[in-house]
Amino acid sequence: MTNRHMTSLGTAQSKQDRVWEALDRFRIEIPSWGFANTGTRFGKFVQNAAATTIEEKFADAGEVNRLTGASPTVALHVLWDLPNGTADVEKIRSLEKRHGVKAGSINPNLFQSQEYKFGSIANPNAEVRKMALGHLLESVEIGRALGSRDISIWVSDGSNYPGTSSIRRRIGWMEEVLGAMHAATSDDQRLLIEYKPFEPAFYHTDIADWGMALHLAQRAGPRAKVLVDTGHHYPGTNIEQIVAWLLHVDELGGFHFNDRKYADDDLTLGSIDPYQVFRIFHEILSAPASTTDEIAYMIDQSHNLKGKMEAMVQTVVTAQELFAKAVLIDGEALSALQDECRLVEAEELFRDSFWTDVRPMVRAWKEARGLPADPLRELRESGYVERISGERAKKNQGAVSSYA
Ligand code: RM4
Ligand code: MN
Ligand code: MN
Repeated sequence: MTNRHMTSLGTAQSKQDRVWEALDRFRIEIPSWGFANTGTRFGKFVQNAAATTIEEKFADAGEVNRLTGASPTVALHVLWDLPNGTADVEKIRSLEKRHGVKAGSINPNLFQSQEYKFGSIANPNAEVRKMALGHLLESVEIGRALGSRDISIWVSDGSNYPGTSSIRRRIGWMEEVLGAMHAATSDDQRLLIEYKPFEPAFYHTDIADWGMALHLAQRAGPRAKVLVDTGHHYPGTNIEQIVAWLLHVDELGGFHFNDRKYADDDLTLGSIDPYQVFRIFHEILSAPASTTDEIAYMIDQSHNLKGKMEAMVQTVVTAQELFAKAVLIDGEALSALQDECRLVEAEELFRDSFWTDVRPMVRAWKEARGLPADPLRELRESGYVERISGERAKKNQGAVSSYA
């Protein structure tokens, strides 16, 4: 990623150049589970077009990439997408070829087995921790076999009542497992550690915030970094400040992008607070390229009511637009104003980029690159959603379930 301090904002032409150059390099990974039926803890409303097999998920991901040109990789959840572990790698390889999208981050599942009732890598029982480590090591193998760089770990461990488990001893257990996992990674692999303060535990969560994730990453080794899921913060948290700190210590591995109003709502990116995404991109664009080159932009969303294909296209397009807006900030001029404490001018310069309508420039870029100028409209007109709805309806309607 180039440092935008090198360029200056001037004519309309230079704005366009900056936006085009930014869009040429901007990529965002889509999650396989974003196409699947999901619900709330009260129940699930199935969608006729939802994907229930890995073949269908790859087909949908390929279609989103065809429409946007910005999402060439798809994140995989091991248990849901590779239930037979490394034995499923061949199948994934042939799907990559068929649909023109590659396997992206590998997401181990440490939250669904009955054994994990009292925790996975922080479970007081050494046998359960061993089982969790075994799954993590298999995930490392899968990543290596698929040539995918990142393994993203989200640990749902925690406790529901004070005094029921030792918070401190559990830290040591996590350090041990993550250290062993890190030792198994190759030089070109990375281990991304995600944090989340709430859900499913109600009293304490073992990796609750970025400080805990940072410590575990640093303790695990140089190939471990922190993963910021934008929905995993308390309301009001200044996420861009966390991003700035992680960049400063060169420990920002990537993002799970989504939006939220209340909790971990997994809504489409920028649907509630697009200014926040802009502010996050600004922090990244104003940091030295050496700390931002490897950042993995990933989506972690689940669309309960909106069409999944439509929501995914909306997300990728929104990410492109907000990235383009952030690229417009003249970093040199902003720094000068900040240094002189010219507050209103600095703020206005910042806001001016946010309020710039970049859509005509983004549209022109798409046309120049042979991509659909209006991907949502193209999706509608292609008949793709009608076709998959017809093909998948019967299976999906049979999948109605309740969590009660
Ligand atoms: C968690 C977290 C993880 C995701 C699971 C399904 O809240 O965001 O990244 O894999 O949900
Ligand atoms: Mn996530
Ligand atoms: Mn989440």
